[in-house]
Amino acid sequence: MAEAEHRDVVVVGAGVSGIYQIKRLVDLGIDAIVLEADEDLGGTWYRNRYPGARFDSESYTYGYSFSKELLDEWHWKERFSSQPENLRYLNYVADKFDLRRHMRFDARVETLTWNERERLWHLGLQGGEACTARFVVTSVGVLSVPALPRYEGIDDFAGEAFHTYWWPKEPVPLVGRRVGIIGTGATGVQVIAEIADEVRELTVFQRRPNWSSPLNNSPISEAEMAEIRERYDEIFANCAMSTGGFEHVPDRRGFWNLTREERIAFWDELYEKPGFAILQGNFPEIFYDEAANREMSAYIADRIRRRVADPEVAEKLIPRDHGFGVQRLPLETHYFEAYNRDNVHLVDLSETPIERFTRRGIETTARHHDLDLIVFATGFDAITGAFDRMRIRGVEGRLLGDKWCDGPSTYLGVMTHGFPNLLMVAGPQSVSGSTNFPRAIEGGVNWVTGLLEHVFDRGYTRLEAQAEAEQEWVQEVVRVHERLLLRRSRGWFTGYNANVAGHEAGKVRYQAYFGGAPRYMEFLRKAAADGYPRIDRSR
Ligand code: NA7
Repeated sequence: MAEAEHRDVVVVGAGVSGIYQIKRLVDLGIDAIVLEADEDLGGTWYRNRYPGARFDSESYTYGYSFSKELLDEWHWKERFSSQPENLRYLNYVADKFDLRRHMRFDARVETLTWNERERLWHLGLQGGEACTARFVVTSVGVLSVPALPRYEGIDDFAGEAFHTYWWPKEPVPLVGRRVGIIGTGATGVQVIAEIADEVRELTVFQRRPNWSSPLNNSPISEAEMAEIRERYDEIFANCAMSTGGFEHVPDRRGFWNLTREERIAFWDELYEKPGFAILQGNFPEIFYDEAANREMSAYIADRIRRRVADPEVAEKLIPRDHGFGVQRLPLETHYFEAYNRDNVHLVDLSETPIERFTRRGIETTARHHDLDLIVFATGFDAITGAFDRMRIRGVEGRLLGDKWCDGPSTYLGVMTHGFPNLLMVAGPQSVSGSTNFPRAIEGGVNWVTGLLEHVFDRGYTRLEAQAEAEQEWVQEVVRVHERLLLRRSRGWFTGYNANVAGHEAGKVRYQAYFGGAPRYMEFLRKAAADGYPRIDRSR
């Protein structure tokens, strides 16, 4: 990209959001380009190539809804589709709509600097290139900055080691190898279950267990896919009405109106159902009523005990510090059964912490573990990490990372005061982190596109969210958050990753909006319908 190159809109990131965002802009004839740091498109589904990586959302609720033709053409092969298929899908979409020619790869945006006099963003790319843009739309994903632990001697390990996000493209030999994995979030749970019967030894280093329940995946036949296609309008309408953007409908009979036996019979049904039914289709009380949540957690704990042969191991796999559903729930396929295998070993780091890494493996306070491969499933600098990494300087050179050092503050999750002409799709304090991602991002992209249309039609050159509007939105985010039991959890939903500086336990960063997608979309709809009164505009 030449130094002088200028675009009306630069979109940062060619993942699920960026692909749809560029489609909308190109359709409107807006001069726009996507800059993508990786060598190809796909974002999350380009990067996370680890064994077992797949949707926890029903595939047909995850796909884009904007094109009837696309919906008619694409056959999802599994109810919860795997990473290779998901990446094929995103490529199919980009090729079908000829979007690649609006994308530039290997183009990592390192700096974004606002020039008030010109009313332009100056973008600095890795390698020294630069360009300018009137508007920048970030579609950088919520989990795109992996976080590695800081252990003594971590660089001394002589074997292979990588974060799941960086799982190599080339096949990684597993047969006959001694593999160690750190982390038991949604990623760790998927990897462990997938590779347990392939590797020679699998040692799981678990700091805190997570609640987890069955995914109940199955293939989708031609006939079923035809039925799904017939139902697409209904499917997307259902998702739009649900807080999480899924088809599952909460049970509103009232937790305490039923007998314990009735509740258990209901949970027995939910446990066999696919996907997040056990979360989204459950009694809403489990999310805010401690006693209800305790009972639900006890039910799932019993399920774990029934699946794990060694009672001592089972107890270690049951979370004690948080209730079911208050952190991101990993969904699993034979995860707990993996611990019944002789070659799988659970190391409870709460009893025997890691002391250091060595040339040959990992040493805990109890013993040394010889390993050939170490997998870090240690999570991400979630939601705000990608913004911090870009070094975004707004009005008077203020760094966004400084403004957000104690947590983000935004107007509707799409703008932030002091950073004019910067629009965020799936940004902090939107619903994207807390819902079926594409359902929320389609709404976000449509809103951002509508705003840009409004701006270009009227010749505005500067947009800025009002400071009071931002404060009001933050209050709404906090108010909803504080009503839920998740307020006391320690996970990426609440902005916690022990490996990221500034993320101390107990310090909540209000990263996502938990008021549900319908309520959030209503805020967006109203702001647009009223003519964007909380966004200052000038020519
Ligand atoms: P998560 O859900 O953030 O999980 C990270 C896991 O790694 C979690 O079990 C952590 O334990 C563990 N961890 C992190 N750092 C360490 C250290 N230093 N030592 C031991 N264990 C550690 O990330 P995932 O990738 O699993 O999932 C992210 C999202 O991807 C998921 O929610 C889906 O939306 C897709 P801790 O709980 O902090 O004790």
